[in-house]
Amino acid sequence: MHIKSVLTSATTAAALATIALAPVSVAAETWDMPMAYAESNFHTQNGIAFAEAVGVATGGEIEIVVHPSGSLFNGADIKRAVQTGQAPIGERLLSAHQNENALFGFDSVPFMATSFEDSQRLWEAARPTIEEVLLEQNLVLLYAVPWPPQGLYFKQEITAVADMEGIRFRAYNSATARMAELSGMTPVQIEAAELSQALATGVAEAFISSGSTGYDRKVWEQLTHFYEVNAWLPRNYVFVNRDTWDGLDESTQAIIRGVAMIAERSGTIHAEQLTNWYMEQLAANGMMVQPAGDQLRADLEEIGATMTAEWLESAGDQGQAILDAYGASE
Ligand code: PCA
Repeated sequence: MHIKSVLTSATTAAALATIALAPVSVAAETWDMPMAYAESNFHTQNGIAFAEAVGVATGGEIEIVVHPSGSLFNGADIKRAVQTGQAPIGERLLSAHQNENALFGFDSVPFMATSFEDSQRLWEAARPTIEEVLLEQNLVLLYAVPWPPQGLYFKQEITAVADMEGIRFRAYNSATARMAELSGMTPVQIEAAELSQALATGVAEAFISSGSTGYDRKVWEQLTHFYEVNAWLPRNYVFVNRDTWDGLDESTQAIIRGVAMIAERSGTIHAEQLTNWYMEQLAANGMMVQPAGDQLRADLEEIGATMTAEWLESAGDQGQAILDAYGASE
């Protein structure tokens, strides 16, 4: 699977085909771009393709250098680094910020959007609000790409939420921590970059995520069961420091926006295309991959209803407006 070359050539070719070359510039800028996930991950490869395409399309005016795996800034610090101008651009899981503003968790409400199609409609409904909130925080949103649907990883058979009592559950945002609590588990917040180690040392014994992260972290070395739940499709987003952005001329901004649009589309298509492939890889490496059973499903839906009500309460009128716009787009 040559995810990198496919993404790079598609994005670069599209950038070249659709965007006029910028005039040769006098002052080239180099932008360091911290990202939280492994270099081989499809979001990271998409970010690298985006970076290369920006270099080509701006005639070398903006050179973006990607730093994967939390190597420049730890995932938890990337947003602040870009807000404060320590890095001009970065990528992060949007819902990781839902503890600061519930609106950022619009894409992690259980069973609200469980397919790529619904995830796209939900994103279109939420995007203007998210852009506004980020702008107030000195950030300009460029693009956002979903992870494949979220399912549950365990090291034993689970037929109902009652089977989860006391398990140490790795969380990646407040929704996943809340889901653990409501299921009688103990949440522990861990970045994907630290996940393999946490499982190997027993700090965590189970988690919810996509097939992508299970594959990247080779979790079959410790875990045995994957239950397809399709609970939600959380997004990574790429954002620029607003002052850096305002310092660009309009044509450069338009070129970067064009490349970002292509990156959002291309990343989303790859997420969808890779979904089944990841399932196959988990199974090929010995995991039992199966849909959640009826009882488990019913229990999770009950938890989902509680979490939806809680989210609406904390996200207020703006949250309700996102849901209304999403409902109206059906
Ligand atoms: N992978 C990321 C977030 C969602 C996903 O599928 C993670 O587990 O950290």
